[in-house]
Amino acid sequence: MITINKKRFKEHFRRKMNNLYAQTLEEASNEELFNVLCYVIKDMISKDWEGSRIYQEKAVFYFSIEFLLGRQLKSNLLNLGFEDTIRQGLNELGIDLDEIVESEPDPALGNGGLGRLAACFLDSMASVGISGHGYGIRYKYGLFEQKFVNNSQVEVPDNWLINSSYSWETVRPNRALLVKYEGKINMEKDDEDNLKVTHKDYIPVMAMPYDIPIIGYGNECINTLRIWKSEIPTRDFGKSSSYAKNQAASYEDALKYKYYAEEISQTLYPNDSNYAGQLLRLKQEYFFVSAGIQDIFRKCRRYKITTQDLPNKIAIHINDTHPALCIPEMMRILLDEEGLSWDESWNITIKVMSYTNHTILCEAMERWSEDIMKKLLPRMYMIIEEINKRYVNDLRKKGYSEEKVKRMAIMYDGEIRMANLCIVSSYSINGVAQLHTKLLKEEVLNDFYEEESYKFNNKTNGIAHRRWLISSNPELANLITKLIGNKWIKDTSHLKELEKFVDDENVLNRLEEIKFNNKVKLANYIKENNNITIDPNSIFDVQVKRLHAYKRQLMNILHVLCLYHEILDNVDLELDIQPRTFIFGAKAAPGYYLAKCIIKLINCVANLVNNDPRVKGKIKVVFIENYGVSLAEKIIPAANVSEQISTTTKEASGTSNMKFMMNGALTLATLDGANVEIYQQVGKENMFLFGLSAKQVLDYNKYGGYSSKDLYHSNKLLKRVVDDLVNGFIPGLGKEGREIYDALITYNDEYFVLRDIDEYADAQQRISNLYKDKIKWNKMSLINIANSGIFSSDRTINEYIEDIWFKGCDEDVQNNII
Ligand code: GPQ
Repeated sequence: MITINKKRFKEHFRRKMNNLYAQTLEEASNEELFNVLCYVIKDMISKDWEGSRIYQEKAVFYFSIEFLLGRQLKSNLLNLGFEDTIRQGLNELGIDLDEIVESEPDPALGNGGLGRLAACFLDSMASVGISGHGYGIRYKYGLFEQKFVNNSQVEVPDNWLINSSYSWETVRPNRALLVKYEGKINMEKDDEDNLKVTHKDYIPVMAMPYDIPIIGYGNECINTLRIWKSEIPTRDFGKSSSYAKNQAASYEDALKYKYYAEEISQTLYPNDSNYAGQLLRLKQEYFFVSAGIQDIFRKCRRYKITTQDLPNKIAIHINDTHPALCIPEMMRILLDEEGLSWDESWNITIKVMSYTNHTILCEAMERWSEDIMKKLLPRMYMIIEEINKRYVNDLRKKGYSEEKVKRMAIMYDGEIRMANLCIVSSYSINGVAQLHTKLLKEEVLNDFYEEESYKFNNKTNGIAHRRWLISSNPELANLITKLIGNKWIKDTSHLKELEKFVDDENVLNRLEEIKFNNKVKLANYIKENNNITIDPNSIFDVQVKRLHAYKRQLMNILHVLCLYHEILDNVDLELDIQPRTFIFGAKAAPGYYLAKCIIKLINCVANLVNNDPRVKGKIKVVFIENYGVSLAEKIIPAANVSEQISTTTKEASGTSNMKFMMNGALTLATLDGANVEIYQQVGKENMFLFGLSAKQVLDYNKYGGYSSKDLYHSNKLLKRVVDDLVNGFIPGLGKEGREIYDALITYNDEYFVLRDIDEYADAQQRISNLYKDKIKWNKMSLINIANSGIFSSDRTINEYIEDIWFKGCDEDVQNNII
């Protein structure tokens, strides 16, 4: 166990400052203090980190093109149990820990839910004590920084590696690997009639590993997130002829080559749940996959794990289809480097790979053109083609119709369907919430489900409760511990014991007080950053997530417009409206025009409403710029209402819904994604449900019957707000209003905003009424916290371990291997 001693810590800290910067503590900036603290902690954990690299049992490798880590300092201190000692020690040195915490860069190597889930999973794998490691990309620029200029989103590059380095990481040049692009594949029989595959004239790119320690809670387990940076190969790799050829080129060509290599890990694609289909993206996908799989084989060789034993010793998890090339890359190494036969290689690969699907949205499904794949990754192409050939043959043998074979094929119509590749080649396929998994089984992947139902399972998402409750809402965490002891920190099912206090007025008042304090803190932040004054006594109604039509921020803001009209219509009556602050935070993908129009709309409505004296502060709208992990940690603990209002069936799970619930917000939701599980936990009486059911949405989509125009013409109030989009009522809103109007009316409102908005408004009214009854509200809040334990990612990870990674390949899968 790593221990800490205040006196030694202070000495260590001074010495490190001197080592690194040759200066006194007084001279140091907050950034330098952060770097020093980071290195001191890394010194303290280095022995355990080294120890954790030796795999005693099965090791899990989690491949994800995004890891949205957020700041690490507080979470690491919490997991190590060092926070109090270090805070005091620093205090005695005249340093404020909280200021250092705020100067840590926030690595935004992810877009939203998918990347943040990967980060929560790393925390939980270490905390439950398994050897579970991440592989990803060390993007030089993470998700862009968002600024508002004239109410519109402007993207600024996220230069998080200001000094080209990040203090938590350790670069390991000795473990760099080569990734090969383009070129030709040569197949020759050797003297013993074995097929020898060689890759000629390829473009080599070096993958340089950077390791970030992932510290488990209260144990000695320190796992690794290894992220790769792309570079031109160093001299050590010069033996390869391709390398020599690239280097021998003209100066201009050499520059081009440098650009080719470095471009790969330059920027994170800012698309969330959307397939971009760019060549560079495919390069990125192969880059970290090839480096990671080679790295795993190198480790296995070092630990003398035989290829036959691989399925017992390692599990590889494919986080959505972006790392799908793990499959052919593993096949390549087994076939071409280990010299195994196709059947032997396939048998091993399928027993190692598991896959998570994160969406049913068509536009997110990755489909690579065969031509691009053939040119960029010729060996991958050949292997995928062979997997497809065997699979399709197998289907035909079973007598399936050509229609069905077409639907299930991996390659069809010049495209490679990455989800199909994952399904065919993994032993486990999971969705991320009950409804999502049901839709996969019964709708989207039904053909595959009928074929191999035993592969399908659900793993409802979870969140790292240490970060999202203990670290970001310490007052609430302390209250919980005071009431029920600290067992819940390791096992969140104990949170249930809080229900004992549901009638305890002291506890309920304290809960309210904590929420109020968090709201004051957020109000101060908003005053400082947005120069808007908000009232902490108002209801904080929050929708923070990526901007997407399906998430329906539009419905939220149209409802605000309805309220605004109501206030204006009754301006003489002094409506008894519960004051409300509508808080938004959302980035739009730079190329997603409709999403950007909605941002502009929200900002324009905010200006209109906030500056109209007739509103008398009854409603306020705040759009917080640059939403990300660090802001989420400030916003979520301050929320009263959690807006989870996606069109039913569209949000695979959602994870902020869980964070809000755990922090005592009440959920306003459709029965979509994991809102269903929240409902199962607290019942409809402890949340605010509205909207179309999954069946209704599916039926509309299948059989039609929805006309937004009819609704628009038959509902006066609705017509009024929709017309506001185009009649100049909202100052500053120009052609964006028309774009939104068209989406709603001309294109028949794909996401049923107008269909659901009345019920949504009713639910909002219920919220407004209930908030007046503080005791009732606080009771509901307590019930939500008490029943949120199931949403810890420790629970999710334990399920992955038990049902997937450590259980391994099902007998059925083995029997059915093609
Ligand atoms: N999700 Cl496919 C993303 O954040 N990005 C993606 O590219 C895809 C899915 C989300 C999904 O929309 C949420 O409903 C989930 O909660 C989240 O993944 C984690 O599973």
